[in-house]
Amino acid sequence: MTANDLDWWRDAVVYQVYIRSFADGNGDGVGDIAGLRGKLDHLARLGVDAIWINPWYPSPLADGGYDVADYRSINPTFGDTAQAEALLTETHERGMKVLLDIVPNHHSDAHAWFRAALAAAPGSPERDRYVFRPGRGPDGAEPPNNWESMFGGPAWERVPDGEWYLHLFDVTQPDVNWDNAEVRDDVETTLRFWFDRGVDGFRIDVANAMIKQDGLPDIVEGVNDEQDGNHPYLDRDEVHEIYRSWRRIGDSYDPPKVFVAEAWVPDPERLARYLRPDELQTAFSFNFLRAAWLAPDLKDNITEAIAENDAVGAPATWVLSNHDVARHVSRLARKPETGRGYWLDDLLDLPADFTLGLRRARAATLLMLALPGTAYLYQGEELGLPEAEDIPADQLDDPTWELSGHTKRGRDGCRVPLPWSGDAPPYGFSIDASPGVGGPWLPQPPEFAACTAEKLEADPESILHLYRDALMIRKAHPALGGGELTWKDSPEGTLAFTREPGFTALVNVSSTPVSLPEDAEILLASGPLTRYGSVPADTTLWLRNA
Ligand code: TEU
Repeated sequence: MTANDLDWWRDAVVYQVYIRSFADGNGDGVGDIAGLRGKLDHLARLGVDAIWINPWYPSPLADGGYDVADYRSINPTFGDTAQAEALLTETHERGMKVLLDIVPNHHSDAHAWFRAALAAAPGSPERDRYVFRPGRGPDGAEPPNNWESMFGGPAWERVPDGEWYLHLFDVTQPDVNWDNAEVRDDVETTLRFWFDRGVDGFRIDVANAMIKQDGLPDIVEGVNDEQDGNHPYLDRDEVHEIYRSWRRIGDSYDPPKVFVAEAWVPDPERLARYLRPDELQTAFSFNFLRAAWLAPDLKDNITEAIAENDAVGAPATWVLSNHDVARHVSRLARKPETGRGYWLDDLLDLPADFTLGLRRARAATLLMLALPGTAYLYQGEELGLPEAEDIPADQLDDPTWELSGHTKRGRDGCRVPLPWSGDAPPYGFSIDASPGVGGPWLPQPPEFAACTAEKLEADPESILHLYRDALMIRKAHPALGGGELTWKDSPEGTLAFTREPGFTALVNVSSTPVSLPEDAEILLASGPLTRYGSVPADTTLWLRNA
């Protein structure tokens, strides 16, 4: 194995498979391993280096599988262990790696340990695996502190004997206690379990939330509510020791296993601490996702992420969409300041132009794929899918809807089953619909008819072909992937940078055309040029330097 093979993660393009919505192989309306196996050639043709599969473990699916009941098995809704092993083999045979998702901050309340904790008495070893506390106020009827669930409402739930347990997410997702040795050992056993079966790495869910401050103090606005090391549960310095230990486990394999942290830590310097040489290899640079579609914002966020990661020798990890945020076509369909919000609920009141959104999405993709580092694609972005914005309320599944008291629709709009073919739902999502099964688990909007893989395949100008062309060039071009970027002067509202040898990216983020640099030879354009040969608004060009 060459050094380059060992470092595959430094410039990999990873495709996120939200398995529940990717492809349904058994016709029950829910995506599964069989469906994914049937579509591996789509991914290989796309040209990605790896896939990341969202949690596929046994789970009541109260939070889309981030409520794990058993970490070392497969949810029967998605398949079984034999199918998982076949998937690993078949993905590897196509030259792609496989990352899974580890959820170390909380379990499902259906986990055997949580059931045991409920059955056991306060103060028992069973309860010590979670964060149980007496309440405050008369009769302990008030929650132990003022922390709130990320989905809305208090982060505490009372059990019949009067104790409360902590859940930073849904009430069905009790936080585990990282001061408990059994908890630490159990996650390490899980990592080894999947590594031993050939899994190449893990995405780490809420990687910045596991350690809670002793005494679980209240959050005081303006005092300890920022991720600066003083927040009682976000980005505490003690979390890094966990990753040092995981890195040792990953490095004990040949080739070493890799990690990507999902840590919404806004300060890029603090985020880069997760990437020190004895910690994790990569962490999503979410500030890029959050940036407004404005040249200075994009440039600043890119520059900062690269600089902070360089300082610890780690690549930046770019991503435009995932299963938690509104699809970027729909974010970019709003005015440029959509950086202000990335959830559908932040966008609903803004007028949208989806043709513009798609044009910008194509430009944003060529920007992202020209940057040094690694990039993550979210399933369906290669089809240009918009967010499904009007799923009927009674079909919403994200716990956000209930916990916000029906004020926030949440994240279902980006989790709708993919359209593969045909002109009507389920658009080829279910290979064969089982008799009596009503269709995809979330309804597909009519706009999906124009976005099926089959239709886009037939149109050489489609976004699907743009992704394929970009990934092919990225793989072949010596300047792309890992390396450095040099910013060049460019007209206001545009970004220009070079990569050596011989590559320039020009991104026109403004709303007016700019002239094409002289002698430029176009390798790839995110959209057509104007009749006069200038670069239209919201267009990215990949150029060969003269
Ligand atoms: O998300 C972590 C998380 O905190 C996100 O809700 C994030 O804060 C938000 O999307 C952007 O600010 C992870 C998973 O990706 C998500 O699907 C789970 O619901 C959550 O953890 C709980 O496991």
